[in-house]
Amino acid sequence: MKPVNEFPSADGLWTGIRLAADANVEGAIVVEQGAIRWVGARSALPAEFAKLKPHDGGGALVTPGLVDCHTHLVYGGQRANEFAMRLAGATYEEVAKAGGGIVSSVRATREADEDTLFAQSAPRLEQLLADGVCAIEIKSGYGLSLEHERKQLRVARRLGEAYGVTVRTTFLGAHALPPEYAGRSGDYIDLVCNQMLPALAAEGLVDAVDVFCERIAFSLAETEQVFKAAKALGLPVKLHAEQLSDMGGAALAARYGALSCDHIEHLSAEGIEAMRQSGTVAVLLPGAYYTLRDTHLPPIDALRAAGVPMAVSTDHNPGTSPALSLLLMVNMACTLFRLTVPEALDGVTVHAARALGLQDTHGAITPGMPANFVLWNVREAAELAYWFGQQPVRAVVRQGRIAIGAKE
Ligand code: DI6
Ligand code: FE
Repeated sequence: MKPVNEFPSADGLWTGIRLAADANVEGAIVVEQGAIRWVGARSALPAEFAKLKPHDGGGALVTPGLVDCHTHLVYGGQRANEFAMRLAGATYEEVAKAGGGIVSSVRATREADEDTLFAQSAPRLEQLLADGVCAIEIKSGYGLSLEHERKQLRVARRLGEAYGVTVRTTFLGAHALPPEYAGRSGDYIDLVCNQMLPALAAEGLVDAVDVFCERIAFSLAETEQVFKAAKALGLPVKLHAEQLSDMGGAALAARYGALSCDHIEHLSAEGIEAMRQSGTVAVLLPGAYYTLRDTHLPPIDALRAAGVPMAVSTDHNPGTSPALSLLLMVNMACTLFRLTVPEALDGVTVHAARALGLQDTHGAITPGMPANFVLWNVREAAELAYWFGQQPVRAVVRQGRIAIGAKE
């Protein structure tokens, strides 16, 4: 990997491209000082830009840079053994109750020092970036103590700097009960709210706060306690909601103005209405649905009818979604969840950006925004959902630099 500052600048005039919105005409993008200056049909390009440094896209289709808005990318070890257990018939909840699951990743994460954790996580980030990801959320939640949550979040920040990619950190201290707090859930949530969160927020390590609200994790009341603590610090919230059962988490999150509710396979009509009113994004995670061989579909038609924006993400994690391709999630969102291709592509760009509060800087090619866009070797946008296992990236402009596909 080249150091970020050796990525060439993307400044200049990009032609030989077709913008996904109107792929039949040649488009043009002007990048100036790392930001989008102008975008449109080449035939409408103002003369003042015609002499800028040329970049030829070779006929590529262009979309905004992708945004992966829900990942647990930083952790120690891996859990292929549980994959085998599930194949033999064990459910996710049974694996968790048998001492596997999240807690086994907690053990491995605690054992790894910061540099080791960075070294283990970096190749995973590189895989996601190779698919055109320009912004990514990374959650904590495998440390479950101040020291180890801090370590995870610091690694997340370092990854962002090392790769020149926007990283939003989410504190997920309320992911699972650490073994040393067995039977003392209330005490652990007190620790999360009164010590871990304030300390990590003061260190600038927390962009948002999340909770795993579920039968096998934390209750609705505990979730609200964490939300109150986040609110007191002025931090936005999001929620792992109604993945395995309807806990009423989405409606609670909506009352706290949540950026997103994620998973939501068991989301109720009341939950949808609450999300609509609060403008909360529904984050769909087909990789977890697929890995768990879930059959309970999220209420896509009702979300669509209510106009709730739907994002799509990898949920990359070692237990339920060891997915390292956001494009594969686009395919799965269409095939498993019956999203249309435009819905799925909006789901990994504009709506995903909004799920992170990044709608002013990511998920679109708009004058004034930092230049984040992807050149694809496909004829039409539907191919981005149609092929799976293909790697159609021709070039990636990330944060105003040519991160992938620069001419040597
Ligand atoms: N929901 C999930 O799908 C992941 N975390 C969560 O709250 C699973 C995390 C794991 O199994 O390690
Ligand atoms: Fe998750």
